[in-house]
Amino acid sequence: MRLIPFALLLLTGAIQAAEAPAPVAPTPTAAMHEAAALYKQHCQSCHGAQRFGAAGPALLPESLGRIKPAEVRAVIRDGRPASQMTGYSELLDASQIDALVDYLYQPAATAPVWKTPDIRASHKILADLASLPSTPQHDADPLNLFVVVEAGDHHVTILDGDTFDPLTRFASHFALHGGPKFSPDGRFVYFASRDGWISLYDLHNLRMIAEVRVGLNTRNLAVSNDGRWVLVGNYLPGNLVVLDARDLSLVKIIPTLGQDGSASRVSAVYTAPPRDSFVVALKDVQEVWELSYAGEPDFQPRRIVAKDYLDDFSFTPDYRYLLATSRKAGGGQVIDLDGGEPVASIELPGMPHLGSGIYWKRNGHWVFATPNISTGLISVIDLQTWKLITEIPTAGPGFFMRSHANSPYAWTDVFFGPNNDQVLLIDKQTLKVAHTLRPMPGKNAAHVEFTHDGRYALLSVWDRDGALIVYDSQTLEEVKRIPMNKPSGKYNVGNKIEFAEGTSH
Ligand code: DHE
Repeated sequence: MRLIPFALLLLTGAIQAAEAPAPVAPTPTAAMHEAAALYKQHCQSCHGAQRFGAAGPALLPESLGRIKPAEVRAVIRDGRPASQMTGYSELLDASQIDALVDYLYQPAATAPVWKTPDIRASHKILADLASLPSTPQHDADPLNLFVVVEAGDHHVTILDGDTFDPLTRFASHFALHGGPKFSPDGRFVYFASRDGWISLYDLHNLRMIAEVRVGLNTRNLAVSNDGRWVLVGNYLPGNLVVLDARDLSLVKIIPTLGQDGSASRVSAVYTAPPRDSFVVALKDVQEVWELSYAGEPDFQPRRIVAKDYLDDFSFTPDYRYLLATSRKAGGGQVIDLDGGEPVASIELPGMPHLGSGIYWKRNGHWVFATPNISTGLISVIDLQTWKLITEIPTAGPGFFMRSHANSPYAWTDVFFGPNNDQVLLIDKQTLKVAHTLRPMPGKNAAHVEFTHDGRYALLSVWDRDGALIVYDSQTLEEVKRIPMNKPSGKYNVGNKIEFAEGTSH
């Protein structure tokens, strides 16, 4: 059976808040029974038995609200670029695809709600933190550990960043996605799965501490700079969930309603350490929210009216401005967090994958660079003038970009198309491709993270028979190859807690 993850998420429109009345499921007809069977056979493994979403997004009328059935039909038939949704035209005939589309627009047999009692009931404390030692119970440098997400079989490996030996490996929730986030001291790591599970893991004791399911379709999470709060952004239900970072207990649910009362999904949430605040991108209303966590926070949003919907943003190095992108508009906007308004437009040829942009200094000026997932161009923007400096052509659209203050190169991938085994090293000063690596010819290479000192770069080969490959970041010699099943992202504790230049935030 082939998988359908992620794809229809790119199509989804506004959804209702959890509290909205649930549509009533109609009496099933024979055609609907057949469509339900097709769903079970082809879609359920990724989109969930009740269509509440899992690795793939929820497929419910509430989440397909603004999408035309013709578009959904085309996605099932042809797949969706920039996602892992493959086409089903060889497995399903036209009438079966039509039946499936009709089925997806029918209300689910069980209404998609996830409220306070559901969250509280899912909360599990798995270890008594107070009884655990507060110093590392292993010999590795705690600031040079790597957390490696192995998407192929839903595991996480904790890797010693000096020896590149695993300290431990454990099963994760299904389909972890996005960057795990860390407590400011680097002791705890927080994971989010696409189906709403948040997990808290102790890197000193190598133990899972707690977990909770905060929604049905989650985007990502952020941790406050004082280590007290976790903020999670959800697609379904469209809301923000504040958790106590010490044990993941529920603190507050904030429905994401625009100024006019309309409901929105959350695109992404990030922490802005110098501002003591979380910043939130909203997908269905043209607003950015800033939630202060200074002192005794009440998490009331400060609303900034944007020029467009936001799919994502990156911060400037001083955290004053957001470089925000929208899938609908194609370009980007600069939003001044101090002034509370959009101040410029930025030229981007398409939509970057979220959180993929990085910045560095070139000729004394900060520049920002990002690949994008629809075309093979890296955009480089001047952070003083907001002007495009150049577009660097690549052999296909890319997902990720990474560097380190001690590396002369920005490493980026060619994620899509026939050249997806390439990794390009862009000279940060000349802005030219200086080297092209093909770590395992024919296999998709992507996502790099550096050791804390920047001396080594760890690269993923996203294949069932893939690997984590360690390169000397100066000589580009391969130092070690660790076989792994689709290692997706890897995260260096020191780089992440320092919000180091060149890594994702
Ligand atoms: Fe991601 C980061 C959203 C598809 C792998 N991705 C993120 C983040 C968001 C996001 C909001 C930032 C999390 C953070 O750091 O807090 N991703 C989206 C999408 O909207 C998109 C395009 C469609 C979707 O289905 O959600 C998408 N992403 C994918 C994939 O298909 C990838 C390649 C495979 C997968 O595992 O889902 C993928 N996303 C990743 C990874 C990161 C990520 C590995 C972390 C990057 C980092 O270095 O921080």
